[in-house]
Amino acid sequence: MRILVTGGAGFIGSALVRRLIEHTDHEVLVFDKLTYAGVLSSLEPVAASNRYSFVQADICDADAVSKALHAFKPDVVAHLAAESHVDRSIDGPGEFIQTNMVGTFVMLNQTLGYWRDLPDADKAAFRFHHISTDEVFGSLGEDGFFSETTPYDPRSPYSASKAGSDHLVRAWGHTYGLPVLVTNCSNNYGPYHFPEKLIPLIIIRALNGEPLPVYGDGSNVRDWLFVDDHARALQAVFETGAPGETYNVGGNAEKQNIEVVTTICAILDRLRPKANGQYADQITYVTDRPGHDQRYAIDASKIRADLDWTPSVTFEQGIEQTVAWYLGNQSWWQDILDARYSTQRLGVAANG
Ligand code: NAD
Ligand code: TDX
Repeated sequence: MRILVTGGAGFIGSALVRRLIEHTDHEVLVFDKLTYAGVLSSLEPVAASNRYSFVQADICDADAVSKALHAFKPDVVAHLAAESHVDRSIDGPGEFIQTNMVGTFVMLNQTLGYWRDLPDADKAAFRFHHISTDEVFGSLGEDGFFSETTPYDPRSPYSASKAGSDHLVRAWGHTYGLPVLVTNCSNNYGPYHFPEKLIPLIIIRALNGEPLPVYGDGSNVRDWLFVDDHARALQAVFETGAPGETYNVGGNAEKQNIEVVTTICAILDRLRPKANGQYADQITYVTDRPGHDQRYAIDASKIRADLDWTPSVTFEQGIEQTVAWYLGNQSWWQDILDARYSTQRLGVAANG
């Protein structure tokens, strides 16, 4: 297969591309603007492959999208490019509307033009796979899970922009017959995760001897999935999923934020003991995120039953591997800290 991956220099996109080059015979074109979140060194392990190529361009640029589609001739478009950080969407929602909604519209419209000109057999086999989030479903109380039929109830500028993009994708499938797939996934973690997100931020600040910021009372719950398991799920969906379908993807690993932070501290105490005291001594409760969703949890029974996908690692295994990766790959994250983002607090604008 020939797979065009938008956002392939990001956290999940690069995990997908590394998987496709290292474990399949597929050919991959990464289409990425290289925003602050695009990190080319995350693709270094596959950069020398003759089945890998890269174009730096914006998904909002219709001509660039059309050119890439007609030159590369993909069988699959895996659309991951997005603004992805909830805190940044609170500070500056405009970029989220532009990239996540307008950009997805441009991708759909240009893909439709390309798809309509394909021979019938290629047209039938083609897939536009939109990668989305469980945050479109809103916030859960203590009980219940998000399923594929849960009504949408997004609450942050980020999740609203992703919900809008999901609706556009389904509309292009329903109205124009474009063979679309949508996946809604829970929180990912693992190697190459940008340091603005909870898990890498805590690991890096812990190592730097800085306060570990826990929003609110730390009781918010996320359902964590190791990023390589998400990449495996995406491959299963675009290779074997039924067009028009939505699949929820989750780790079945719910944790309160404070549990995640104390787990990381305990692993670091073992792997990189401090001279004095323990890493948990650095934990600091800080002002909550405005509109902070309380709990996300995914019911992944459909993808398990239909596509035989389940997570391959537990949270305990995945978080151990992740902490070890950050300890062994300081140059990857130090370059980001030096040039782009140095783990300062984001997303409190609404609170002043
Ligand atoms: P990320 O922020 O790490 O990477 C985003 C990538 O998209 C970057 O390489 C960036 O350069 C690129 N990009 C941004 N704007 C672009 C534009 N206008 N044109 C071309 N490229 C552009 O994001 P991520 O965490 O890897 O998330 C990837 C996708 O998965 C997103 O659509 C996100 O909504 C979704 N998702 C993420 C998670 C998660 O936990 N991280 C969970 C579920 C779904
Ligand atoms: O410093 C922090 N302290 C803290 O307590 C940060 C950065 C976060 N948090 C909390 C907020 C959340 O409850 O930790 C939780 C996780 O926060 P993030 O890493 O910002 O992720 P989240 O907001 O849950 O969204 C992530 O998962 C769903 C991704 O960023 C999204 O792209 C994805 O759609």
